[in-house]
Amino acid sequence: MAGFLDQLEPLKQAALAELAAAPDLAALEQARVGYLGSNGKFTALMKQLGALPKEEKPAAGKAVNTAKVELEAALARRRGELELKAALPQEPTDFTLPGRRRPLGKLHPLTQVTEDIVRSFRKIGFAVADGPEVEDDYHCFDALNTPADHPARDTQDTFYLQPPASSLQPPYLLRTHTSSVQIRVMAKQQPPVRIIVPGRVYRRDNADATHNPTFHQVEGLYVDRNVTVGDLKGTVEFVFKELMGEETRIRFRPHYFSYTEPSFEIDFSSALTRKMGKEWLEIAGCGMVHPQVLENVGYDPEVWTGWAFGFGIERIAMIRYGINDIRLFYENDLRFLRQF
Ligand code: 2NL
Repeated sequence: MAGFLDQLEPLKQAALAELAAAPDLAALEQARVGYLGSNGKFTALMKQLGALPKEEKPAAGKAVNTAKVELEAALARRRGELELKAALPQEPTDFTLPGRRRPLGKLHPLTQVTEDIVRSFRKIGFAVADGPEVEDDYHCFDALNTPADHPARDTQDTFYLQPPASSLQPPYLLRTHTSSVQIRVMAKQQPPVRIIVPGRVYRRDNADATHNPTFHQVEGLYVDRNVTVGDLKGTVEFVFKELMGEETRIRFRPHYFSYTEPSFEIDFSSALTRKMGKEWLEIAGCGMVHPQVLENVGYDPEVWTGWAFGFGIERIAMIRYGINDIRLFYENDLRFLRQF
């Protein structure tokens, strides 16, 4: 017993000294294995317990366990210190260095232009509506008085979805304009209606500098009693002055759309058009909502009148920023996007 305890104290002191002196985690692990591992010196001492006379075992066992607890505590403490040291920077920190800046993202130029358009219309009481991009041909064409033989409905011009083989449902298609949303809004509520519908639309065009099979559009609709072409022109003029500058002028030229009567194309003139070498540029289409369209959504055309317009957001953005190729909007090249 005396021999056993005589060995215990120096071994413990040696172990404590070695643990405390370990310069790094690898050395600490080596020290642990050397004493507490299955072939360690401390473990070897514990194995001798069994050989002691029975009456000496309790006291010796207690002394060994106390020492073991002490060693394990010293091991854990040193491990904590060394882990902290390992996690600390190797070089002293220079607090005078400039910080690492988190690059700030920006909104896509088409989103910025859309938000500007929406902000202008909201100032004069328009609400924003939205709806499905996958439509049926009723909301996209029939309700808008666009006959079955109209070229816009040709499979050459519109993306139709393949219907299930035995489907009795009407064909689904990707909307060619956001007018379909305006039809849905009118079908659901009585006038007055004063909405704009920005959104993505789809046409079977081959991509070139001025066309893309998906692009973005804003359509607007105002239905109430005694709404006139004068209201339409004043509204369009207000918004385009806000978008393109105070000296912007607009003019209406007669046109034809199946969903409006009369119909007009809208030209505008500003410093921007003159920079492009033209006095007038075509920018939008509009007109008084066709009485048949009002009837289709359940409005009495003898009571209600309205106007509507539509224009392409890409075209506005291209004129505003002097962009000569529409495809730049979709390539997500940061050298392009960072300029806006
Ligand atoms: C264009 C022409 C236009 C409309 C869109 C419209 C919507 C309803 C009823 C009647 Cl619900 N009309 N929308 C009207 C005239 C022109 O857009 O050239 N867009 C690029």
